[in-house]
Amino acid sequence: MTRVLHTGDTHIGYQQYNSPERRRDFLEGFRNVVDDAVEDDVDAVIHAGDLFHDRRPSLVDLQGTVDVLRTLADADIPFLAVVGNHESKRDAQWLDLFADLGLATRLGADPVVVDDVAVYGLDFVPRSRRDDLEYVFEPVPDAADHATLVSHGLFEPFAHADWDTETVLAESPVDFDAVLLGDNHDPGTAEVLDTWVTYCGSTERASASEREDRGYNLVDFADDGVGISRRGLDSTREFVFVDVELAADEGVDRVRERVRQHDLADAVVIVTVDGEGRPIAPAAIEELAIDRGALVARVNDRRDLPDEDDDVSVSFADPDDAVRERVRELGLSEAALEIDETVRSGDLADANVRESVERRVRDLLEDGESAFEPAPEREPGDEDVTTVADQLAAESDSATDAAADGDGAADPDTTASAADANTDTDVATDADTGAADDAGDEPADADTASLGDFA
Ligand SMILES: [Mn+2]
Repeated sequence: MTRVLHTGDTHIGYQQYNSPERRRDFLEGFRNVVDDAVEDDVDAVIHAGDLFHDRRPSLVDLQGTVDVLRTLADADIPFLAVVGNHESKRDAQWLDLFADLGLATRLGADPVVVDDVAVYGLDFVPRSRRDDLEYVFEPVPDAADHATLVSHGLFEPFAHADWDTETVLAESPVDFDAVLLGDNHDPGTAEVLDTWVTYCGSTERASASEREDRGYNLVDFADDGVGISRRGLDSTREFVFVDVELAADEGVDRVRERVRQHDLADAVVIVTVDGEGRPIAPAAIEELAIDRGALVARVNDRRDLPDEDDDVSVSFADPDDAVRERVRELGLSEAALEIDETVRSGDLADANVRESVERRVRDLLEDGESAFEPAPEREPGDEDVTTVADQLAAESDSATDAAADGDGAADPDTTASAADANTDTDVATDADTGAADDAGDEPADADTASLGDFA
């Protein structure tokens, strides 16, 4: 029997919630999986992509990764991997460097034989390039009794799927016993055309939507078939999910009470508010959680609270949104729009703006220069031509109107909803990298990139 450990979506280098501790957690997750592999003396560790959270891991993350890979190499356990969407670079991949160092093998159309299993790989391929994709694999060597394909993407029949597994299996000349996948952070196993297809799930929660325990797969190739079992990781960062359904007469006190019922020490605390009730200021809840020892706290207010004064809140509640909307209408290049978005983003600490913009521009340049094409020509007389200055003037006019409205209640209310909006964006961005793991994230397509891709 041949036993391999199937892991993926490690996302090393992800500074989730802007927390250096979280960044270390993702590397530790990888270390813990590898330690288990060594203890169990598996025949290989197979990584299904997204070892790194982005294509430019820091030196510290790279050093940590090399250190973990060396542990495996010292134990004579091969590390076989494919490239995922998050880490994919234009030319050579990090994986190639690790291969040069003798610490990894990059899988492809030529099989790597582990005992009696031929292991093939297929890197993540953006949707736009899948129609022309030919599933060409070299024949299974005589020495192998089994064949398995390792890939990264959102495959049928799992949630958010956009890649047809039946097509892959039917068009491949090799008859695979199992397909070992990464990209969907939720683990799952299914049978397609008599082949086992399985996701191992991520090893740390890359988003608040990943509520289930994290883990990896152990895959046994035996004479009587393939066995897939799942093992949980008990070393992951504790996440405390506080879900509060507010009644009409309830507010922040009820949320506080529910938060106090949990042990929050060193945990990431996700408070989700639903139902009815009074508006709440997320900052007060987050402070309470931090006071009680939480590492990070986030409030996600899912209520659709009616505005008490629509006229005022539409013009005044979120001037950032209004400006953003109008800037889009200016016909700026893709690159300019993204930079504007980055500079304005409330999710990004001011200290990180310069680095983020620099990185984004570098990414865009790497992907070609189409994003920098100038805005379409327009005559100054065109009705839809406006300038940022016009917008700002218009904004300050309406703000003055609102202030002059004499409605004292408007101020605290709108302050609270602006804070809500920020928190919502934060959580939503995290969710984007979650279970679906950037379903539309194709590095080559500048128009599908979002702030979340490099946050
Ligand atoms: Mn991933």
